[in-house]
Amino acid sequence: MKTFSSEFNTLNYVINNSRNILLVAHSNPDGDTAGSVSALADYLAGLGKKIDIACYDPLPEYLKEIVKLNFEFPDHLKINSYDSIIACDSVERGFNKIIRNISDNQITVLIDHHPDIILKGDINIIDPSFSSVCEIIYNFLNSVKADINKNTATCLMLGIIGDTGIFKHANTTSRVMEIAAELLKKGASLTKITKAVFSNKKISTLKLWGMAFEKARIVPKNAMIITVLTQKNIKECDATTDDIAQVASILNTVPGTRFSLVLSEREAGIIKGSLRSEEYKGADVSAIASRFGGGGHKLASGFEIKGRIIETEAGWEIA
Ligand SMILES: [Mn+2]
Repeated sequence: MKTFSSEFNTLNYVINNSRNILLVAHSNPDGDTAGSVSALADYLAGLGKKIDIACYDPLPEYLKEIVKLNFEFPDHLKINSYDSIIACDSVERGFNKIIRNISDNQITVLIDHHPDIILKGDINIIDPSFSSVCEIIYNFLNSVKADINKNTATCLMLGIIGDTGIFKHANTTSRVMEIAAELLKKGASLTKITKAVFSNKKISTLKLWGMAFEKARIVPKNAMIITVLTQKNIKECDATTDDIAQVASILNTVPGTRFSLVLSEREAGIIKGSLRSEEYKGADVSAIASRFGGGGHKLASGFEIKGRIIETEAGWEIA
């Protein structure tokens, strides 16, 4: 695990010498990207910096209770007007498009914990051994002796809780628990986070999950648990494709299975496959995803294939 002490020093130097700073959150923002830009925004605002947040998608409703920021559509901003631009989390989902319009005198900073990031900025703070970008931002704020107020602490905790699946994924290190304890001491509100993130299920989501669980089958040959969701299912439940996100993780909790696969119909003849596993199961789902032209992590991967899911008397098949 890298300490980034020289990168943190350089970053702080860049911040101190910038007047206008753009923070970039990734497309389809989650708690980690939103929490990290929000924590950084607190720090920068305290230094009197002028900041904007760019994101190709709006801040989701459920995060608005915690993250009090306006996300601007990048094309509505004058990208050239910022002295420095800091992208937080999944920098290849959004910032990769913004970087094309950046001029030579602007400083770019990439902060990420995803593996295989090809994009390069002037300062690169990237290490997949961190649980979340919020963990990295916590280390940065600590290294510059920034004051972590209650709001900052809640935002950082939001990212850590989101990306560790409430401290249950393999990335929950002792260091993560120490940081979580520090954030609690600084006033992070667990109630606010759990309410916003985990107690917000719509009836449409639950109905769709019900359909997915009803159809789930275990394939004994490879101990896979699999289910399918058609466009018709999604429409019948008045749900959206966002509601599918957690189905694979929940199926993966069935004892005796090595990994889960959810096949869901997306727009016009595209089927998306979502694969999940857990460290203790010893599976590598990225190998399966890459066989279908997809990719991801060992424990969470995805792919897309052409086709349609046909429901039959006997169950379902891919056509
Ligand atoms: Mn993340």
